[in-house]
Amino acid sequence: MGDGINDVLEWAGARLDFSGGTIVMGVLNVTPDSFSDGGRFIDTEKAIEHGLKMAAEGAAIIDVGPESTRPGAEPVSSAEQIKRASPVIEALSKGCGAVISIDTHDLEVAKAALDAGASMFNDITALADERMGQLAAEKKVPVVLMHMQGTPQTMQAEPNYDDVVGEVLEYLLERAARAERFGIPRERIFIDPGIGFGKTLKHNLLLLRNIDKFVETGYHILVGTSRKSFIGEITGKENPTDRIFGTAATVALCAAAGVSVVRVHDVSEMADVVKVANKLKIQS
Ligand code: HH2
Repeated sequence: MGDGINDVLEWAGARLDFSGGTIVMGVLNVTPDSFSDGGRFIDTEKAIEHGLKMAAEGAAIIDVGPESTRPGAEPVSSAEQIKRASPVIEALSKGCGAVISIDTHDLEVAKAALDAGASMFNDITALADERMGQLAAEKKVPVVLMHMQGTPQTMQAEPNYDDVVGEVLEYLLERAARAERFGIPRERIFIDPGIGFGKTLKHNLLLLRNIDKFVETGYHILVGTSRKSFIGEITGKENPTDRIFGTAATVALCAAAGVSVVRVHDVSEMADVVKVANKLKIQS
């Protein structure tokens, strides 16, 4: 174990191995309204089954999301989010072999998820609530800090940057430094440009073309492009489930650039993409 980004990260009984290159985070939305899989896994048994399947297919992390963040999505109460997520986390954390992450910016949901067995936070507001940061430091869990312009309700209205790469990078470095001040060590901080969160097609492309600049920061980088609408804009595929090959192009290029984690819905397919890209990149 070490503290470089190509090492094994171990904490509180959990472990992620980056020595072979990029790893896969599987998306498990326990929501009725997510943009590409809304309603499919709102039933607890179906969600658990899907989580187990993704772990067997090669997901090193399962990201449980109890609230949609699609453009225009309405906030959901903490109690409802806990009701959706906790039984699924409890079942999956008992033996699927993957690290369970909770996709939330809500302190109560994060606490309940830890109690149920989650061991990673994915916060699309990058610890806007600093108590989330203090909790992560105290419980020694890794955190994903994502960039978003605006809120899910407003973010796609009029995304605007002078220099999207510079501004997103500056924001993430500032949030990462703040997380370190809370007591979260550098190797447990993942930064994420937030593809599709207050960004036009042009902004998403600039961020992905310059993803090496994020990798150069020395923080772990997480990227979530899976099935997103910019892929539909390029390919003409309106149905998110038809965007698998488009997603694969982004995943391969992210792996080649040294991104630590790709967040995807189609784990079986993207695990193969990552395996091959990692082999092409790392000499052994
Ligand atoms: N994208 C989504 C949700 N959470 N978290 C991180 N760190 N990075 C992302 O790019 C990201 C994320 C949106 O995708 P999805 O979960 O499929 O949809 P929805 O928000 O509608 O549930």
